[in-house]
Amino acid sequence: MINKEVIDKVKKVVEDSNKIVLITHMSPDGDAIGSSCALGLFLKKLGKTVNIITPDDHPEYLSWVPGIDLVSSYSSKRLRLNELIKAADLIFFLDHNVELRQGFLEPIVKKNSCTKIMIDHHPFPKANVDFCFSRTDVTSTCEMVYNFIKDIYGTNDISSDIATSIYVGINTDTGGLNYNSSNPETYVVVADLLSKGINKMDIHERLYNTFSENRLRLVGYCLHEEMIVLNECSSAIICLSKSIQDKYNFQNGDSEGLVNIPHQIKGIDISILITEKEDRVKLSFRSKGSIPINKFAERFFDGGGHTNAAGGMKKTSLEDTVEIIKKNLPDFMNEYKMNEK
Ligand SMILES: [Mn+2]
Repeated sequence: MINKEVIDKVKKVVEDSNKIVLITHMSPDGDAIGSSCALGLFLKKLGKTVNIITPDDHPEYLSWVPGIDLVSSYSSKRLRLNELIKAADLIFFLDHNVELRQGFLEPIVKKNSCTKIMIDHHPFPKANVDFCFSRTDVTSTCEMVYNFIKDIYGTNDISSDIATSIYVGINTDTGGLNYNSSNPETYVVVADLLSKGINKMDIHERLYNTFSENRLRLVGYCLHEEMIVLNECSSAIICLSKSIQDKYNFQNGDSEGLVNIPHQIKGIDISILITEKEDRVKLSFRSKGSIPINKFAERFFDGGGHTNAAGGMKKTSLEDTVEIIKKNLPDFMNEYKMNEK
């Protein structure tokens, strides 16, 4: 529960603001889009002018989320979006806690000295903000947005649309209420969202069962031909090269969830997806239990994230990236096992 003094201050800041901009992290996912849309719709109900700006495009499978018409991507219409950020009298940072994750938006956001509020659930917040709402023990930024609204305004004005957007992030950040979701509080929130009229089955259908045929064949190909299993360090690596992306007409979001699949193999505790980009590779890391895969991402790939889910980037070839992992993962696992003892 947010304390009374902070509630009053934030309420006043919101009351005094009219042009509000909400910013998400790069490669916005279900939680980034869900949380910004939910809060955006709520602030609109309060009579505010709201714009959600994402550093780059959101994946197609989220294009139905209520409030998505408030979202603009910085990959186009840059001049207009620069103006919006410049004119904002309040900026929210959602689902990220370091400015670096804002990509090209970072310098423009920094220039505006207006009040900034961060709502996020990643560890070690470092962003320069006036109000920092940070918890690492909740499922998602969406759950935090629910609590933020509840603590400050009550839940009466949470419409079924807002509830739907909130549920999107709770669902996607936990793999459908699978991992990171053992706190009873989460289900109290979900129960309330259900009573607000969300259609849980329909949301699931829209999130998970709207892939293209190409995407399914791409996944099949990757598992069959491009998955390296390193039993000695309980790990699997999938390489998604440019040529395979072209072959299967790869679209933004097509690799969503792919990194989780190797975990279905008995004994695989770490899964890594390497996606080849123009001049670099992008990495997604997943781990089970207490293996801090964010540390590995941080140490070797300028990345970071949660204990069980992290990301990184490197300007190396696909082959060299695999070599770096193969070379360093055994030591990392030994180190982890030593620390566990
Ligand atoms: Mn999140």
